[in-house]
Amino acid sequence: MTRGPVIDGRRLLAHLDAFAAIGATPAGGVNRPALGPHDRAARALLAELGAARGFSVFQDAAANLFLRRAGADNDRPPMLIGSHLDSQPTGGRFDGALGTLAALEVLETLEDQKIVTAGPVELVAWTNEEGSRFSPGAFGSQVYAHGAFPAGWQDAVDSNGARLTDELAATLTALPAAAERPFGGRFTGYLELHIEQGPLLERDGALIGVVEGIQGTRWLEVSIEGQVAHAGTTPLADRHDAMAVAATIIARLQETVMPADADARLTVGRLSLTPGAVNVIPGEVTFSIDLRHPNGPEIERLEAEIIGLTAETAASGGCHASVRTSMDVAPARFDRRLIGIVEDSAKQRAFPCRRMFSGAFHDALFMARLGPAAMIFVPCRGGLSHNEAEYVEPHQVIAGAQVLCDATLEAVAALATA
Ligand code: HGY
Ligand code: MN
Ligand code: MN
Repeated sequence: MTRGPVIDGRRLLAHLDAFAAIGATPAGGVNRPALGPHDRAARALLAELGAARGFSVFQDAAANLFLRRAGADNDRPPMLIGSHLDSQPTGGRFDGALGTLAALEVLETLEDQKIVTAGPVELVAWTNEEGSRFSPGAFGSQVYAHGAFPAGWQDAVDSNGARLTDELAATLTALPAAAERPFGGRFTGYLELHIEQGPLLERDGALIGVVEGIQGTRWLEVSIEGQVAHAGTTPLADRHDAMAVAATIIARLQETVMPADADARLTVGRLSLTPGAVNVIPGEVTFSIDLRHPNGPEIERLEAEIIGLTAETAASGGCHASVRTSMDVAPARFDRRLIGIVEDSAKQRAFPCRRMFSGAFHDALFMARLGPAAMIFVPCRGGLSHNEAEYVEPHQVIAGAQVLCDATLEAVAALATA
């Protein structure tokens, strides 16, 4: 495998700074919720940068954004590279943006050096990967993989009552220069560069993560219904305290699930109660559960355990409970050939690398269901992500983008003939 062209690290770092300014937070992170004004501004800047280099700009009805650089034979399915531009409310400046802007850097490097690839190479910026404003996450790549909006997905409403359909329409019209394109479509391969969002690479002193697959994720919405009553006059035996029931369930889950299994991940990230007055017993509590495991059947078992515990605890507290699944993503394994290409690319550059699984879900998970997909990780300081302090050293940014460039060129040549 020959070593490909050297990317322009300075240009990439400058692009990362420019995008970090869109939705920048005072603490140094970004707050760029999907399909909001800042997301639209980031998409517009990406489209402008792509058009300025002569790449054609497309978007599908889920607002997935594509920049296309033609190849020798443009009837071949494109090689797709990219990630996402939306962020968590207290997100970091690298989650998603790194992979998207590294993909832009690859296209620009090919253009600078007039490299003619066998087939087209396209950057893709997926819509709503984070899922924090509208559920589910990885929205754009799931719709791409599904070929249509799954039933009910367009009815999503955010916590301020904004409807997804309205926000999607505003986002699409905000890019009039983007040509429309249908959902889905064959592709030669998909590569995504992303920060690890965990501590393993940094702990191992590795610069590149060769990602073999992604664990499964399930999001549950637990609702507990009790009875609103006076905090001062209602004895224990007469209480139907939704908050007491929720707290018991959450405490039991924290004491049992992760301590019993090092591979399990359980997080209660969102909780709301009504009426929310100091001297009133809460009548209703809803909370989220983010459940993850590399082993699909284990997620099933844990969900059944959660449902049983919820029903039993609610009954003993004189309350009713319901559990709704708002996202269900099975584990995925990446393409062996693409994993090998990523590993060889890192080794050719003498970048210390290690194979690993991803604890976070990514758009690559859904692309892996359609064709050859793989991911490249770089470390982030302290393994911290979904946090405004998220940080990647410049040399790590550049190494990740260089491997993406080398692996993209290798994949276009190797997979197109496969
Ligand atoms: O939650 C996730 O795994 C992704 O970072 N959105
Ligand atoms: Mn991400
Ligand atoms: Mn994320």
